Amino acid sequence: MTDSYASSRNGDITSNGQANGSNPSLLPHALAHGISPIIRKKLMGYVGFANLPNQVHRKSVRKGFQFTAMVVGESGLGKSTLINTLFNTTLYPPKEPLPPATERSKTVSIESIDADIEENGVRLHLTVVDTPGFGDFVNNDESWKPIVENIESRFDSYLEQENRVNRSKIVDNRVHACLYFIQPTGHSLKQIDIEFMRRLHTKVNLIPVIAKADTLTYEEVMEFKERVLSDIAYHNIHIFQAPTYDNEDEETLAEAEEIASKIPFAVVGSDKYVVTPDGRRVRGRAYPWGVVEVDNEDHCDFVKLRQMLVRTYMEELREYTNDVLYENWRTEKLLSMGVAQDSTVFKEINPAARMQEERVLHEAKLSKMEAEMRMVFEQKVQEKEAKLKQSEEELYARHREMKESLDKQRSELEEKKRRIESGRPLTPEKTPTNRKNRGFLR
Ligand SMILES: Nc1nc2c(ncn2[C@@H]2O[C@H](COP(=O)(O)OP(=O)(O)OP(=O)(O)O)[C@@H](O)[C@H]2O)c(=O)[nH]1
Ligand SMILES: [Mg+2]
Repeated sequence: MTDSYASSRNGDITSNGQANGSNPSLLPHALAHGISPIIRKKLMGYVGFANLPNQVHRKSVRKGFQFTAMVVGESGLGKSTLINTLFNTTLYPPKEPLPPATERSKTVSIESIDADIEENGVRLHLTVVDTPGFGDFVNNDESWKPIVENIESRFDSYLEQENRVNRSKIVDNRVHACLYFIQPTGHSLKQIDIEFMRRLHTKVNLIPVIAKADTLTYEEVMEFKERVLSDIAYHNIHIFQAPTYDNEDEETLAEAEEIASKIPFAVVGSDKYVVTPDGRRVRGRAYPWGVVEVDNEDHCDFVKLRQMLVRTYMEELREYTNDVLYENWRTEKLLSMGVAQDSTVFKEINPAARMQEERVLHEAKLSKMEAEMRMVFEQKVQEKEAKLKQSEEELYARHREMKESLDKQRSELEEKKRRIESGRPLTPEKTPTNRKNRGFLR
């Protein structure tokens, strides 16, 4: 990729005849030679983001990688042997090579082996978790439990670190890949394998391997692989599938395809060196009829498995663990602890719904204002009515008063009239009043 990029840049420079591609006087010259106009160079000028992989590379080199793999499977299938085979590799020699176990006993507890591997200045802290094989007991129903608990406790430790105030030194001990060892029966998956894989596939990247592949012939391995894959598909078990990207070069695509075609990897493990009939000293297993070489791709898929783990898909395995497996576990865990997410915070805003919401609010405000105004109005009307009623009463009272006084006057006048008619004289001081009253009456 770097080469093609460099050559395209050089091409631009030489086609212009000069290094300065933005000189417009060179445009006809470029057109005459049937090459793209120089203006294109101006638009497609070197921005520098092509340097990004280098930046990422530098950062990763500084920080180093942490990668944890786990081996799970029935007892005696060669899990511990394969770990030693992995660590004793000549491609990635560990700084302090682990002493190969001379006599291997049965694994009794979950234990992890660490190694710091450095290649071209890139540090890799590789951890392989060895688990005791199951299948030894009469009842193997719950033998998956300690393994699932181990995976979850690693998630727990990561979550706890994430919740710390200072998160700059998070150690990622989560299991990034789980090699599941299948007994080379040549038949199909056992019930216990299905049970195990179903417990594990939502928590870890499952990579099935056929153990002790040297006990099967080539045809048997091929048939067994097919049967295992169809069993896995039938039981809806999710095994790790490497993603492919559109813009990858042919070489990478071919490598990805080849790795994918080997799943489940048929592996042979050995940390012992043997001499082949043609005199080579190789890691392998010697039989009376020949030698099985661990690092020979014609003999088994060990090289492809190691390539997948450490070379091609380490980052994808780490990413999927973090983005999907851990994330799902974390969500479930927090929900079960009663931590609820306020979904309204993340609600997508729909403009129409938003307007509708605002209209409803506005209408509510208007009707509230209207109600308030009506209340004030009614209050004022009541006050006015009360006042009117009061003045009406006052008027009525005055009217009654006047009527009474008039009645009184009339009776007095009638009294006087009667007296005059009867011949009795009027009292002098009352005459003016009478005259006045008479005038008022008229
Ligand atoms: N034929 C053959 N034998 C193997 C292979 N790998 C390991 N063995 C042998 O199988 C036996 C058991 O190997 P271990 O690595 O101890 O098996 P394990 O899976 O770790 O067993 P537990 O610790 O009990 O779970 C040993 O004698 C190994 O030499 C292999 O690829 N092919
Ligand atoms: Mg073991």
